[in-house]
Amino acid sequence: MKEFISVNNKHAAPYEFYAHGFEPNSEIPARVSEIERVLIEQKVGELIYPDKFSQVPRELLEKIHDPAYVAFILESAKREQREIPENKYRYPTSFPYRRSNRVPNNDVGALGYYSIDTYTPVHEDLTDAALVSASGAYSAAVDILHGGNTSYSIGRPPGHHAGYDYMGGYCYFNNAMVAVETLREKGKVAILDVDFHHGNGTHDILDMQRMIDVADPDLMFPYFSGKKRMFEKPECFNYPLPLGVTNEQYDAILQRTLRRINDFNPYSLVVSIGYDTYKDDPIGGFQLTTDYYERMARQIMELKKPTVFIQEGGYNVAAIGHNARSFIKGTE
Ligand code: SP5
Ligand code: ZN
Repeated sequence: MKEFISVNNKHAAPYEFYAHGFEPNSEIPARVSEIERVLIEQKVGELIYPDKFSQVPRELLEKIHDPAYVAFILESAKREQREIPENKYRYPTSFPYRRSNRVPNNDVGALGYYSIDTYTPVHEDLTDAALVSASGAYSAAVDILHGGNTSYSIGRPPGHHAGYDYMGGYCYFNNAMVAVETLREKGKVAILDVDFHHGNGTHDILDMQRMIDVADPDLMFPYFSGKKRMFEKPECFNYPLPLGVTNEQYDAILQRTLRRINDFNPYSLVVSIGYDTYKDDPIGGFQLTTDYYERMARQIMELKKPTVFIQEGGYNVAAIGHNARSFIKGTE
């Protein structure tokens, strides 16, 4: 399997804001460099680095995200800030009122408008990291279009919390949707998200792709609606699980999910894989073990579909390399 690795060292926010104060940031470069270290040590697969990536086309990002949001990440994030020192990570602090559609014309306001939380700060170094991570997902999907059977984009920042026009949960561009959009030219694509957290961003973008413009709401009455969620939802199933689930409990749900994907009969599959389901993850709450990831991957492979794996969460740095190694073993 080809592994598209992007550590993106320069993107390293020192802290995140949680509930009542600043905490060390969980989404750090060591998450990916540890996976890289273990894969090199154990001579696993074929590691491919950003200088060999195909750059994700901006038009593709603009298909899955609001073009104004793409511009915000690519350009405003770099723009000289009037209110906040340029070399600082900038955290969203003001969010849109419910039902507000107004994009503020200032730096602090725009940060909040395009965000859902305070975990996802912006910095001029973030822009390249987000692009490289999305390009890893793009390259992994292009590899499948060229006849590959499996590929794995092991990058950061992750993507599945980034929605049509917002960042969140450490995510800026939705890397899994970049892969889906790339693969779509060859047929139906299914997405399986096995991160600990809900892939709200992926879900949001799938909904938005079902939207139909009735009349351009920017120009015509009623101005603020008509662009989204007017028609049926895509086939989408969530299985909420209680904290503490074990390998066996998880496996029963995984099997049910894989049967549904099999019935859907896609041409290819995109898997959002997060190791924050691991028993000792500092922000997760499940009980999965390192060995289980091999079993998980083996069952996914039984679908016999060309598959792109996309790295999402997983915050136990000491274990993440071994968990990824175990998972990859299941694809071999
Ligand atoms: C991609 C991904 O896995 N994103 C996860 C975003 C989770 N953000 C919430 C993190 C809360 C961490 N702070 C809780 C620590 C309690 N001491
Ligand atoms: Zn997660």
